Amino acid sequence: MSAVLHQIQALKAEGKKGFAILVDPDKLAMHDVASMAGKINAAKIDFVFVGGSLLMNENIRQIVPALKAALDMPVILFPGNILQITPGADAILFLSLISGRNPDLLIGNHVIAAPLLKQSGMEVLPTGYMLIDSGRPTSVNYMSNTMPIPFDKPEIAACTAMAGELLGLRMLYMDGGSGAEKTISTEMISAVAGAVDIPLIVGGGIRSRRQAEAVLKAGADIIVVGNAFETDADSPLMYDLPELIAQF
Ligand code: 1GP
Repeated sequence: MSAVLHQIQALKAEGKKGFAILVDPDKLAMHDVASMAGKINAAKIDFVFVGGSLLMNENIRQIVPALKAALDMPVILFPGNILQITPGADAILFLSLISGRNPDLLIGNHVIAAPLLKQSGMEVLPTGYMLIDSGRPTSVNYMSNTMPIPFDKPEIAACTAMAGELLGLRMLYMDGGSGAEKTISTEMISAVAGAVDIPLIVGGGIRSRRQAEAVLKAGADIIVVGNAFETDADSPLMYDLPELIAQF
C-alpha cells in the first residue's frame, strides 16, 4: 500500500530525480485522454498529478480512472479541495498547508476526508504543502485564504519544512502556484533541502530546461510542470526534461 512513496523514497536514496506533470481535470476533455496519455507515456514522465484550484464540472470523476487505465506511471491526486477526492487514482497527496494558518487546510478538511480515503484503497501520501510568494497573487493564495512564505525568506521556509518533517509528514511540496511569474529561488530550495531528509517536490512557473535544471540542482527531488503543457501540449519540454533528469 505504499508503492508510490517507496518509489519516491528510492529515487531520493539513489540521488535520482523525478518529473511530474500536472493535469487540470477541467482542461482535459475525455476525448483527448488517449492522445494525451500516448504523449505522456512516450515522454518517460515519472508521475502524473491531477488537480486544480477549482472544479468547473464533474470531469475529474471520469478523467482520473481513464488516465489510470491509459498511463504507464502512477496517477496521483493533487486536490485543490475535498471535492476533488475521487476514486481510481494510485495515490493522493494528503496536503497540509503548513505555510498557512488556515485550520481547515491544516486539519479540518482532513477530518472530513479521512473516512473516504480509508475506504478508497488509494495510497495516502501525507505531504506538507508550502506556498511560496512568486511575484503576484495566485489562485492558491486566494482560494486557501493564506499568506505565502515571502520569496526572500529561505529561513522561514526551512523552519516550516523542519516542522513538517518533525510532525511526521512524509514529503514536502514547495509551490509558487500555477503560472507563477518566477520559480522559487534556488537559495530557498537549497535551504529547505538541507534542512530535511524527506523528499522535496517543487513546482510553479517552471517553463524552461534552464529553470528546471536550477531547481533540481538546488535540491528538488521531483519537479512539477503544469502550465507549460496546458498552453502547449506539444511543448518540447515533455522530452527535454526527462532527458535532463536522466543525467542526474
Ligand atoms: C502548480 O506546481 C504546479 O501547483 C505547477 O505549476 O502550472 O506553473 O507549472 P505551473
